[in-house]
Amino acid sequence: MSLWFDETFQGRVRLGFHVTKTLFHGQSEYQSVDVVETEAWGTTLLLDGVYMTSVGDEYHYHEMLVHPALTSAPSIKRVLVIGGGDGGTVREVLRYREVEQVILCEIDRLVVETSQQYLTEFNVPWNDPRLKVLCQDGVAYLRDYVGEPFDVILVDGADPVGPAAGLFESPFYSACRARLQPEGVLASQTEAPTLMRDDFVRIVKTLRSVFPNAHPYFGPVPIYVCGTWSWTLASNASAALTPREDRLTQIEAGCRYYNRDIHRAAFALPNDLRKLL
Ligand code: SPD
Repeated sequence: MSLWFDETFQGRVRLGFHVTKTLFHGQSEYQSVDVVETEAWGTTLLLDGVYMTSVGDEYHYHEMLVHPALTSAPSIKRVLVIGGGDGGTVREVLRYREVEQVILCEIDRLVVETSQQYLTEFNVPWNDPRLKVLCQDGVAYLRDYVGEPFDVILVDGADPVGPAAGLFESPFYSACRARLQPEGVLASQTEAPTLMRDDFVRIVKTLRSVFPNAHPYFGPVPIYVCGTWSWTLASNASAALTPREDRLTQIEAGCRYYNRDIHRAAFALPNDLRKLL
């Protein structure tokens, strides 16, 4: 088999890759789940026909979601990941020695099981005793959570439509803030600042209505429509932007994209976005 698969965005834009093999197709109660082999990026996961992550490019996204928060949060003992069923985010979190417990709360069990079977090149340490995987709705999980507060919450959802829509709304962000330590930090993917500008601005403003500080930052994700992606770091304390030397020393050399210079540069706001925010 040889074909092109195009992700279409709002009927206005198509992003296509040459697919050499279909490895898996399934349908859960939430979405369609596909794993294909793309010539450009190797094994690639799609949800509802939208490119999510691939063996070849995933480090851009996962390192940028995780390391700005994990290098700068005052404490990183207890980390919650909402979404992220492919495991790339928890793999990066588990690289820190200080991390004692990571809870991965992914709504769709099929995403976790499919990733464990087909995305083996992600090298996720699924058996790390610090990791607990829950397959349940992240919005409900945080709303009803009564345990010890988290030091860091990472939101690794799909786009703000379908099962992930609630992960970009203020009730969810308020629940995150309530379940964080007072000095805790949240990082979320916040869509593309160009073609998805309305969503990007709305999400950052929503975060700013809930947290005293919310700073967007940017980087490339080659398999996402528009290329440039954004994440936002939100906290009660603005010190959360400054990476700590001991943590940088621990992880920097093992990263393929993130480093201290990227950390500093990624928070620079272009003039058009500065005006809008
Ligand atoms: N347009 C796709 C956005 C998807 C963001 N999350 C991807 C999950 C990778 N762990």
